[in-house]
Amino acid sequence: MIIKWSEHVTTAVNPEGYPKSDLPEIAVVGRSNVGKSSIINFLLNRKNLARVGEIPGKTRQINFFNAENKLLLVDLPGYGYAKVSKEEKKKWQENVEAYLLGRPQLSLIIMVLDIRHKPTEDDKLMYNWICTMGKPHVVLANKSDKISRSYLSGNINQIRETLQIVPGVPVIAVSSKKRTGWNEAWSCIIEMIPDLIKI
Ligand SMILES: Nc1nc2c(ncn2[C@@H]2O[C@H](COP(=O)(O)OP(=O)(O)OP(=O)(O)O)[C@@H](O)[C@H]2O)c(=O)[nH]1
Ligand SMILES: [Mg+2]
Repeated sequence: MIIKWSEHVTTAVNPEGYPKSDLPEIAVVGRSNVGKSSIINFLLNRKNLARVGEIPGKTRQINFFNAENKLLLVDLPGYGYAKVSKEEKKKWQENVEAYLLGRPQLSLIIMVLDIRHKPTEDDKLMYNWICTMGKPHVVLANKSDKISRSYLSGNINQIRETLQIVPGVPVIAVSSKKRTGWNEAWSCIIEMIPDLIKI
């Protein structure tokens, strides 16, 4: 797997703003602040392509990133941020649903979790929803640098049990900060999208 070239394509809120492209897309979903934008930078070997913030709720819109002209990575706004009004939550749901349900080239969903924490009720809702959609998906348990190695497999098991993830779905510990798990993450992604031209 070689990723040398990537670029920000566009920022959108609704389908009119999505890029006109036939490339397969990989959407990154997860709770606010788990590191979705960081995971995009990590996968693309970039430092600051997707905007990372200390302030949760940083990514409010949908951002599209082109990787090697072979696929687009899509950074979706995070859910579960407490300080967001009901109105904004509703807007989030509409925008995210419109993308996930209305984009035929969506080939894979990456659900990002924080490996330190048991998945929340919001995570369960999101995960069940992904399963109901029937789209291929992988789970990346990010921030593995924050726990000691001896806790890794226990925490991965807790994630599997809480979300009731079936054995065929990979759950991979990664650290976008320390850049660990890159090969494993990409191998699983490639395996889940058989049509993807090798990059
Ligand atoms: N220690 C550590 N911190 C990380 C890691 N990945 C992300 N972070 C930090 O977590 C915070 C949130 O990262 P983002 O990438 O902005 O998270 P996000 O999920 O895109 O957040 P929203 O856009 O608000 O939904 C930032 O302070 C990152 O530096 C990691 O692997 N390890
Ligand atoms: Mg973000």
